[in-house]
Amino acid sequence: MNQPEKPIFVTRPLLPPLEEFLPYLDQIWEGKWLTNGGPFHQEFEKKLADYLGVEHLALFTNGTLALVIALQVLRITGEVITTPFSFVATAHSLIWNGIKPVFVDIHPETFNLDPEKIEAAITPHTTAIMPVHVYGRPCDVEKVQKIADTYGLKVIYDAAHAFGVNYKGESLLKHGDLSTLSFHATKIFNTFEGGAIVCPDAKTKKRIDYLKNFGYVDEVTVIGPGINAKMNELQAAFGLLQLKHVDKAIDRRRKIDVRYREQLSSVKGISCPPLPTDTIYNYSHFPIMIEKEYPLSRDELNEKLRQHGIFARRYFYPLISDFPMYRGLPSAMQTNLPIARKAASQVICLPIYPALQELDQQEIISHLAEV
Ligand code: T4K
Repeated sequence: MNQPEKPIFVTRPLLPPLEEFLPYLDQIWEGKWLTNGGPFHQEFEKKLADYLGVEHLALFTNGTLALVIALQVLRITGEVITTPFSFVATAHSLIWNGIKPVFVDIHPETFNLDPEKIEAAITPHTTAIMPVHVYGRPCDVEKVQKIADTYGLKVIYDAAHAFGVNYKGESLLKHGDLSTLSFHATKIFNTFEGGAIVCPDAKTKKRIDYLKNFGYVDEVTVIGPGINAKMNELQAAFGLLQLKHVDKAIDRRRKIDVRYREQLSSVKGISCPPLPTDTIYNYSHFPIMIEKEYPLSRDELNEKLRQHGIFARRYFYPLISDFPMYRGLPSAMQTNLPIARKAASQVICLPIYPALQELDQQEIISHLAEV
């Protein structure tokens, strides 16, 4: 009899067959071009922009440096409005730029920044809004943009989870002034580590490219204190190969999402946030909310799953605003973020990745349903 594969992690990286990668390695060895905007970098940048349906993008060595440079290129200073319900890199990128994060609560259905609460947090020092399309679910981009236009603010989307998401017929990444992506091993699409900034024009891309390469324009010209955030040739070559596999991988995720929804809908005390509307989604995560009626608390359930070798994750608990470097901020006060706090106390993300076998998924579902 087939036994479930243990442990079962919340995610596993998309990895094409190794033999498909070997010809890329041959080429790298042959050309001896390892980094600094080599041929695979150039090809991947073009093909990725085409795939995503965006005009311009700049590749990065990871998603965190993409965020740091996105803030630099728009010369963001002062205060930036952001969400506490995200991975800590979102707010850390502000600190690395000497910017004060101002946390605003999330919407209970989207888990993204609640646009109705943004205006009250704007001060004379506010220069930008940095929302996150959490779990790849689109923010209310229209309302966010309206506020930004009214107050003259920039918008940088942390779109680390939103690879390939389309909203109302076009790439979600086209919204705001800039969007950043992560290609970390745990993401829908990975280059081991990696990331990108999506930008609307060639001029901005040029400045981003300078800043990710120490500020160098040419051999003798440095236009600013840039950093080293370049994607190398191994990452870029792997990205090219991944592009051939990612559609199939997203479809496998979709099937897993369907099965969870079908089978968990009848379990009392578990709610599955509905799929986003007007969206071609990427099935990046499968969050469920553990309500009061469920016989176990969220943490008890997490522990029970672990005892069975199932490593679900409480993304995003604790809230960013609860970490020591943020909790002293006035906007981090418990009373300011009740919806985010509730979500962080109820959420658990179930395993979802292309190679997750139906048998393993059935085991996860049965542990959730049997209590
Ligand atoms: N903004 C947002 C909204 C983000 O979510 C992230 C990253 C960023 C910005 C920053 O982007 P990067 O600089 O990372 O490109 C993971 C990832 O490390 C992080 O990239 C990600 N968000 C975050 C949500 O999740 P952990 O601490 O949960 O990762 P870890 O190592 O516990 O991995 C989770 C599971 O994945 C493991 O239990 C097993 C599996 N796994 C992981 C790795 C690394 C593998 O099977 N293979 C692997 O190589 O943070």
